[in-house]
Amino acid sequence: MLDINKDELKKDYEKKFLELNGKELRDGADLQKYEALGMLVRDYVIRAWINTNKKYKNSSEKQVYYFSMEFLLGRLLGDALLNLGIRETCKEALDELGIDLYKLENLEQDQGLGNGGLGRLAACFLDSMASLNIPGHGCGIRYKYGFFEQKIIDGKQVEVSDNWLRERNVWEMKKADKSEIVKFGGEIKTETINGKLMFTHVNYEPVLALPYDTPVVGYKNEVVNTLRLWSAEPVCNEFDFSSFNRGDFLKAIEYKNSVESISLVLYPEDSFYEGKKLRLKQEYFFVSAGLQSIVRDYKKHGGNILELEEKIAIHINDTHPTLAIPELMRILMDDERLDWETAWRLTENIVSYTNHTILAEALEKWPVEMFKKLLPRIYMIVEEINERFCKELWNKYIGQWDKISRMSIIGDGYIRMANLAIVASHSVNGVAKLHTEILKKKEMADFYYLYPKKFNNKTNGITHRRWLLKCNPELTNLLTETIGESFIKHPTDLENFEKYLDDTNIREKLAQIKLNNKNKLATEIYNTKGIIVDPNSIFDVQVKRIHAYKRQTLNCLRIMELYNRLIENPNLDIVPRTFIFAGKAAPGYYLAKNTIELISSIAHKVNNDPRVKDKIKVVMMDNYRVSLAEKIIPATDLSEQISTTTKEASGTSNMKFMMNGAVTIATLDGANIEIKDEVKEDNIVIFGLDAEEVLNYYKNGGYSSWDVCNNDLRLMKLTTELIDGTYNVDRRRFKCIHENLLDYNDEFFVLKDFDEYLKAQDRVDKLYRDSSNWQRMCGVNIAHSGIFSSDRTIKEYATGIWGSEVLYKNL
Ligand code: 26Q
Repeated sequence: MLDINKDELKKDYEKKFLELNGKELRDGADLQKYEALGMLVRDYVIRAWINTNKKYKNSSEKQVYYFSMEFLLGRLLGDALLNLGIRETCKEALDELGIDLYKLENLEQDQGLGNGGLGRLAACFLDSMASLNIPGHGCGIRYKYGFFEQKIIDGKQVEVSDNWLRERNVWEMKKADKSEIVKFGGEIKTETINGKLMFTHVNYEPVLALPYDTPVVGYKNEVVNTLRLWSAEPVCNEFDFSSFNRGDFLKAIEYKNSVESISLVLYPEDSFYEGKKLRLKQEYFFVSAGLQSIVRDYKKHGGNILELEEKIAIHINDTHPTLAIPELMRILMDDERLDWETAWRLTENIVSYTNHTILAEALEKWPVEMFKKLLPRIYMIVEEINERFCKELWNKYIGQWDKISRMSIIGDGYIRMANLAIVASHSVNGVAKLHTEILKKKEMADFYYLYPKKFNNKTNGITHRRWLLKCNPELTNLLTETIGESFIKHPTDLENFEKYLDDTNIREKLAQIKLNNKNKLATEIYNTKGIIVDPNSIFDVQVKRIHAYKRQTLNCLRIMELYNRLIENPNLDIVPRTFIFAGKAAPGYYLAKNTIELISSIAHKVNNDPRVKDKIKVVMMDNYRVSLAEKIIPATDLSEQISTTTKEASGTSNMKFMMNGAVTIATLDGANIEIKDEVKEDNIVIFGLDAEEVLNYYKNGGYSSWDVCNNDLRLMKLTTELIDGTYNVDRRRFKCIHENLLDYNDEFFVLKDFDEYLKAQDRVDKLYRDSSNWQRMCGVNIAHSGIFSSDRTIKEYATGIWGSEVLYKNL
């Protein structure tokens, strides 16, 4: 915790501003004020950062490295202030200078180096590791362009590149002296020296990996961990850029472009895999740079390579960093001269893997030919791993060729990354109970029977520091006033709040806080979309990536149905609702983009119809991102978690909503199941097919969406409205959605769950009318959200997977 008072802070700030801008604070522009504050906070952080690194160097504690293609950090200023314990002091200091801290915080660009759940989870984990005194560091890519910015123009998504580094990034520190070289292409020369096979990589294309470090500040504990992101740069000496020889010059430019493309942009697909060579390059690039620097650092401080497994743990966030496995083998064998068996033992004990999806189309596999050419030495190692593995299988499963070929790491001309990750790591985990069960019993059953001990569950979590303390200060105050501050270090202490829920006074306060947050969001909606919404209506929210399995269309259909009912019966007695959507579609995902258009069309029709003006409004907000989520979530009454059961591995926004006192309407999918187990049936609204029913339909068939539709007049009308011009003069506009629901037999059971969903929504309407009980439900959700803090998740990883020392026990 930083020991600084308001006056000191004021003085430091004015000085910093002057230093940076050569003028007085009062003459500065807002962005300059933000930047100066950011730089000052970074100064405050640096002392603890250096000390933390010193401590790690001199200690024998295991260092954890979390490898991820994505880190979706969002903004950092507010969080850094909070974790340093000076956000209040800073607010007061700035108030006295006539500056609004929150306004400055709002000027920060989101650090959007991730697509969604997986990237945000990595960010929450970094925060928890630092706050729990765990030496845990992030390793990823410093994309020049993050996840694209989304504009909704004429109801359609338009992608704009996210040039987040245009303004100065005050948080990162370039570490040129820690650069590494990553090698692509070329050939491998094999020779025997002293009876040992040696491999030399020749004619390769070298890429300079330049690291940028960002501090990860722990909560009031003096710990500052590091997120290291790698940028790809040309190796300058290799080519002479000033050469007058035209051929060489062009070659040099080509080389420069090819290298810089590696860390140019984040791939915006989050559930669909396409075998792009550049993506493979990205994956190897950061994994190789990261591992080389880890091993280099380890040896520099006198570490014995044979003890590496006791000193470091490498965690891979989905299969994207799986090349860490053959790369570590390469370093241990080719650079460190260990034999295969030793390198293998170390690698297996060091690496652990999390699976985040069971969608078959998201499984990574790389064409052998492409892989071999780009990464010749790595390919040799993968081949050898596969040969040894298959031999084991032949001995074990005599004659069971189908099974062996399914499990093989290389097959049908592809390298299957999940198979490699499972075979070569000591731990494989799913991210919620149901998800892990499905991995074990279905998706990865062959491997589960071979290695039952490797498989385990780690239900996801979210950092309550950002997702409660920072984004909902009023609720945080109410909680500390009633149950004290212990929940901040021990989030499950939130349970103490439950007994206060009998107090009507407390329930009214909850309602008032929610209303205040809704008022703020209403203003934001008016400012950005020009739509007036009623803060006294139910804020009914579905914000997440747009994807068929998440079923935004189910939500659309029921709004269309409600609209029809209201037109037929203007006196229909419903609690007014505001339907809020936000989310990005992958640029190449036609159906998802079409869904955005449908939402926009419904919004256009409904919002301009005076007959329903006081009853319903529909809003599609632009550019969903971490900072927008921080505004929407505290203002939500009803959280929509309506994925097709079995498809959402966990979900994490479901946890954020409950922590902020929203009631959830959900299918029994992912972590929704665990949320229900916590709050009990009365405090959540559940509907829809269960996992068994869904799996049974997928396996045995028997579902006909036409039948369901033909037996339901409402659905007949609604599906017709999709193609009869009701929602667009161009009748073909929503043909694709219509086709998916009917001609392609509704893969995600939208029509099947429709009736139950509507009934569930009616229950919500009834529940909300009993305001006092509704507030109790919200309170129960808050009280039981502590278990979904990522602190709990990280402790489970630390003890169950990484074997890192558990110093946090002393907290
Ligand atoms: C893979 C190859 C090529 C290009 C892109 C990708 C790719 C990128 C991102 C594949 C998947 C992702 C992201 C997946 C993801 O976010 N999954 C979500 O992870 C959350 C955290 O565990 C879960 O809560 C969600 O249920 C899950 O959908």
